Amino acid sequence: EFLDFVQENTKPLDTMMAYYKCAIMEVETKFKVLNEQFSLEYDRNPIESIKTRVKSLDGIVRKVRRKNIPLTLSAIEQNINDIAGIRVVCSFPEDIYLLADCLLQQDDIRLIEQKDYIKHPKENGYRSLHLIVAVPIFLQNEKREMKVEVQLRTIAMDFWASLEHKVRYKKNVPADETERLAQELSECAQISADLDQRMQNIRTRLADAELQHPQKQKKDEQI
Ligand code: 0O2
Repeated sequence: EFLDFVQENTKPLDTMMAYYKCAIMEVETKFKVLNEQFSLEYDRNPIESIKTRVKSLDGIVRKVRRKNIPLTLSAIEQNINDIAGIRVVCSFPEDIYLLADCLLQQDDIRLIEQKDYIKHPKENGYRSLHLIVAVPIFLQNEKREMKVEVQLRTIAMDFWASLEHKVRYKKNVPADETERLAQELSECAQISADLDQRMQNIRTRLADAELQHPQKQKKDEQI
């Protein structure tokens, strides 16, 4: 059924995917600009890395089935929020909220939904800040608003999530082992949250110390 749909809608599907790619470029540029500005102003880069992807047709099919979405282009666009995905990885948790605020302040960005899995981690220990935003793309004769899912994470959160993803999709692992792995992952999630907090504290204390002794810092740097 989906195959028929794809064959009958090759051109519009290609166009839709291309528009999502453009929306990703817009949002990625916004984060790169913010990173550049922080680098100039405060001599630090809040962003460690950025990964982007347009959801595969396979991934879209799975979601259409799982959520019982009608097989039309407009229903797909309306109901699937993560066709365009961008993942922004930071070193420190505070930078996640700083970047999210900076993005949401921009007057061409509209927040559709926010899920804070950092303040409220998922049952398995998953942490990240998810934003669904609408961003305009400018075409030859029209302006279109496209939805993009932004996932903001620390390096530690990203490390954990990629391992958990592997465990989740690994076939042929006995049920009792899967359970033990889930338990182990849950403990690691706690350890990684503690690590994030402690690294954040170190950075804050360092910044405070620099503020209190700015001259000494300058002198050391000259040497
Ligand atoms: P993939 O392969 O990354 O694309 P929704 O889309 O809002 O209807 P949901 O599940 O409510 O569905 O969205 P949610 O919770 O905001 O999370 C969607 C995405 O977040 C997932 O995409 C993952 O990328 C990531 N994610 C959420 N929970 C977990 C988790 O427990 N572990 C890991 N490793 N990643 C998670 P997809 O489409 O599931 O997968």
